[in-house]
Amino acid sequence: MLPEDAPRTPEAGQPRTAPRICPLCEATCGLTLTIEGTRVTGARGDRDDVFSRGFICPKGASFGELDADPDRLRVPLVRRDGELREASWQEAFALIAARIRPLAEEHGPQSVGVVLGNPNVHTMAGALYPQLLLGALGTRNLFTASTLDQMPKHVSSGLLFGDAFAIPVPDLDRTDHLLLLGANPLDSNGSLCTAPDFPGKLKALRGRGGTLTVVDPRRTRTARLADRHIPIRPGTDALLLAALAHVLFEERLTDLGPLAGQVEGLDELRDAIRDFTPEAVAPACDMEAGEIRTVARELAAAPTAAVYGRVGSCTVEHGTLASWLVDVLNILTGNLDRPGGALFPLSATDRPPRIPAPGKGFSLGRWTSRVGGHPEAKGELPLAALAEEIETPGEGRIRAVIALAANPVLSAPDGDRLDRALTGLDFMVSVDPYLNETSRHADVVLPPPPPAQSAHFDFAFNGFAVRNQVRYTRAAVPLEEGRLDESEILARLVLAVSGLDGASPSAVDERAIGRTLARAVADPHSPVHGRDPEELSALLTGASGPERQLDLKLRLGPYGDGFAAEAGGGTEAGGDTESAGVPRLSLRRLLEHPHGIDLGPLRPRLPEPLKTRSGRIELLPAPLAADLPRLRAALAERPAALVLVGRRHLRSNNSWMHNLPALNGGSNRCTLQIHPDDAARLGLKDGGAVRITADGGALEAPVEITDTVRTGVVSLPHGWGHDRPGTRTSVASARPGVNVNQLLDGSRLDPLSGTAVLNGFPVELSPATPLL
Ligand SMILES: Nc1nc2c(c(=O)[nH]1)N[C@H]1C(S)=C(S)[C@@H](COP(=O)(O)OP(=O)(O)OC[C@H]3O[C@@H](n4cnc5c(=O)[nH]c(N)nc54)[C@H](O)[C@@H]3O)O[C@H]1N2
Ligand SMILES: Nc1nc2c(c(=O)[nH]1)N[C@H]1C(S)=C(S)[C@@H](COP(=O)(O)OP(=O)(O)OC[C@H]3O[C@@H](n4cnc5c(=O)[nH]c(N)nc54)[C@H](O)[C@@H]3O)O[C@H]1N2
Ligand code: SF4
Ligand SMILES: [Mo]
Repeated sequence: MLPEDAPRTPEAGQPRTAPRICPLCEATCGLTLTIEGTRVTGARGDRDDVFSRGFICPKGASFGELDADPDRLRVPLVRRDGELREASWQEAFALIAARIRPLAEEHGPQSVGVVLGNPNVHTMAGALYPQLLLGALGTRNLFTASTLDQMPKHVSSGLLFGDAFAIPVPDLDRTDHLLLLGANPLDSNGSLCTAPDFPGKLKALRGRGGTLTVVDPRRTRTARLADRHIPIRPGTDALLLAALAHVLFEERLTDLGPLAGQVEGLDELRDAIRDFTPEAVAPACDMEAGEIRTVARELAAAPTAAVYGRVGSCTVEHGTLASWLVDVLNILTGNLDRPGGALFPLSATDRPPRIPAPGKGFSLGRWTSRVGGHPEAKGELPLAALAEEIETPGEGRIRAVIALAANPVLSAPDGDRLDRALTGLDFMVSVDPYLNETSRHADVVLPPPPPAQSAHFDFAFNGFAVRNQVRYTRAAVPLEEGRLDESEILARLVLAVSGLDGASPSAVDERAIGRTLARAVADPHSPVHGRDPEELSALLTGASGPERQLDLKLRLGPYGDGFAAEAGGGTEAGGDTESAGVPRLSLRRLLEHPHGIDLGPLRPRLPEPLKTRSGRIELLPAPLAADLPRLRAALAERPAALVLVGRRHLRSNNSWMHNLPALNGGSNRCTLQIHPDDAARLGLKDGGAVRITADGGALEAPVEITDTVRTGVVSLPHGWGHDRPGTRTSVASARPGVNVNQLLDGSRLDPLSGTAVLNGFPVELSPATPLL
C-alpha cells in the first residue's frame, strides 16, 4: 500500500518527528523536524540521511521559526481601491483570469513578463510549473535570478558541451587538489556543487593530504582553511585563469588523457590565449607572475584536481569567460570526467544516458530584449533590464508581471527604478509568502504554505550533487485549513492565464504527464517505446498531481523501473548500488526509503552528456573567442582605486531571511567592510558612517574595519534595505540595512550571459554623519 500523504494525526501533546529535506540552500540537508500538534518545535540534522548524514547549519536549525513566522501571509491578498486586502483563493484567481487574458489579447503575449526568483529551484512547484506557465502565456519576456548569478556557467557549458545544464561539479570527496575561485562555501554551503557539510569535506580534503587554493579578495572562512589564499583583484579571474591555461601550454603541462580524442580546438585555444602570459596579467590581478606559474604547476602536478568557480567569478565583467576557463583548465589537466576531478552527476530525474550522438548544440541570442537588445540565454533575459522593458513605451511593452518567488527590488540592480516601474504596471501577481519590497506592488499576492506543509524533491540540485543520490520527503504537517499547496497555486495560475479558471488543477499535471508519455513511447531508445500512454499513466502512483509527475520522472529516469512489470522485485535499493546495478526507482520504492537512496559516487560519463553539433567538446566556441578581445583590453585598463564586492553570512539567505530574530542580528549585519589602511587613508572610523557612491546612486552604511578584505576592496552584503513602506516584515524592517544594488544602474553586464556585474564595480567613499 502506498503510504497516505497526510501525516497521521498525532496523539494530543505527543511530540513526533518527521524527515524534511531543507529547502533553504543548495546543500539540501536532511532534517529531522520535531512536531507538536501541527507546529514545528525543533529541527536537527537527520543522521540517517544517506547524503547529509546529520549535518545542519543555523538556517536549517531555525526551520521551526521560519515556518511559524507570524508575518507569513496565510491567505491571498487582492488589491481593491488601491489597497491590498485579504481575499479568497477563488477571488484571487478570478481576478487574474479577468485581467491577464484580455491584456495579452489586446497587447500581445509579450506584454506579460514573468520573473523567476531563486526559491523556485528549492520547491517542487518551481520545478514543475513555470515552463507550463510560460507556454500558456506564450511570452518571451522571462527574467530570472540566474542573470544575477550562474548564467555565465550555463552559457559556458552550453557552448563547451552543447548543454547549458551539463555543469561539471568538483569531486570533493576524492580530489587531491581543489582550486576554488569566488566561492565561500563555509558561509554559503556551496552552489552548483550540492554538498551537505561542504566545510567538513574541505577539512577532509586537507586531512587526507590534499591541497586547497582559494582565490578571493576577502580572507573568508573558506580562505582561512586553504593552503594558499590568493587575494585577487576583483573582476580579474578570467585573466588569471587564461594565464594558468597559458602556462600549461607553454610548459607542456597539458595532459588530456582519455579526453584527447573528444576535444576540438586545442590548437586554436593555445593561439587564442597566447597574450595572456603570467607577466601580462599579473599587474591586473595584483599577483606575482611567479605565483601564477606555481599555481598552474601545482594544478598539473596533482594526481587529481578540480577547478571550481562560483558567484565571485560569475557576477563580474568577464563572468562567462571565467566560467569557461574554469572548465578549460579541468580539461587541459585531464581532470574533467574523472574521479577526483570534475564530473557530470547523473540524477534520478535526468534523461537516461543515450547512445552518444551529435546534438543540436547551444544557441545564444535566438531573440533579444526589445529595448536594450540584450541576447537571450537559455530563453532568459537579464533581470537588470526588466525596468526598462516596463517603462519604455512601444509595441511589446511589458504591462503585466507575474513574479514567482522573486524579490528583484532588492536582488537586482537599481531597485528604486524597478520599484517605480512596477508601480506603473497595469497588473501584477506575486507568488510569495511575504509582503515585501517586490510583492507589495502586486495586485494579487498568492502565498505558498510554510515549508513543513510542503513535500520536497530536489529536481534541480540532485543534478549538481557531489554524489548521486535521491531523496523525497512528503509534507511533515498537514496543509492548514484554507491553504493551497504551492503546486496547486501554480497549476491554478496556469489555468487562470489559459482561460480555464476553475478547472481542476490536476488537469495541468495530467497534461504534462500525457506530453512526456507521448514523447517517451515514440522514442525508440525509451524503455516504454511502443507502449500505450494511457496504460502507463494508469500505472503511476502518487497522492497528488506533483507526486504523479515525480513518479513518472523517476520511472523514466536513469535509475527508473521503466514501468517494467518486474519492477517490484528489482535489486534491493539503498545497498551497494554500484555492484547491485540500477535500483529500478519509482515513487513507491523511494517512499520505502525515508532517508533517501544512495546511488553511488559520480562516474565518468563522457561522451554521452555532449550535445554539441560536433559531438565533441568544443574548446574554443566562436562566441567566447569573440569575447576575448574585451578581456585583452582589460589588460591595459587602469584598475579603479576602490571596488566593491559582496559577501554572504551563514545566518542569512539573499533578501528573505532577515525576518527571523534568530538569524537577524549578532554578526549578521549590513556593514561596509574596509581594510584598515584604506579606512585610515579615507578618514573612516570603525562604527562610523560612510557614504558610498557609484554609477547607480549613493548609500550610507556603518563602517566595519577588518583586514579580512584586501586593500582597494570594500564589501557590503546584498539582500538588505527593508525600509520601504507597505511591507509586512516587522523584524526585517526594524533592522533594515541598505540595498547594495542601489549602487548599480543596471548597465554593467557580462555581455554574453546578460548577468549583472555585482562584484568588482568601482565605488567612492567619504565619511558621513553617523546614522544614529
Ligand atoms: N549585490 C548582489 N546582489 C545579488 C547577489 C549578490 O551576491 N550580490 N546574489 C544574487 C543571487 S546569487 C541570487 S540567486 C538572487 C536572488 O534573487 P531573488 O530570487 O529575487 O531573491 P530571494 O531573496 O532569493 O527571494 C525571492 C523571494 O522568494 C520568496 N520565497 C521564499 N520562499 C519561497 C517559497 O517557498 N515559494 C515562493 N513562491 N516564494 C518564496 C521570498 O519571500 C522572496 O520574496 O540575488 C542576487 N542578488
Ligand atoms: N548563508 C547563505 N548561504 C547562501 C546564500 C546566502 O545568501 N546566504 N545564497 C545562496 C545563493 S542564491 C547562492 S548563488 C550561493 C552562492 O554561494 P557562493 O558562490 O559561495 O557565494 P558567496 O558566498 O557570495 O561567495 C562569493 C565570494 O566571491 C568573492 N569575490 C567577489 N568578487 C570576486 C572576484 O572578482 N574574484 C574572486 N575570485 N572572488 C570574488 C567574495 O568575496 C565572496 O567571498 O549561496 C547560497 N547560499
Ligand atoms: S546547509 Fe543549507 S540545506 Fe543544510 S541546513 Fe543549512 S540551510 Fe539547510
Ligand atoms: Mo544564487
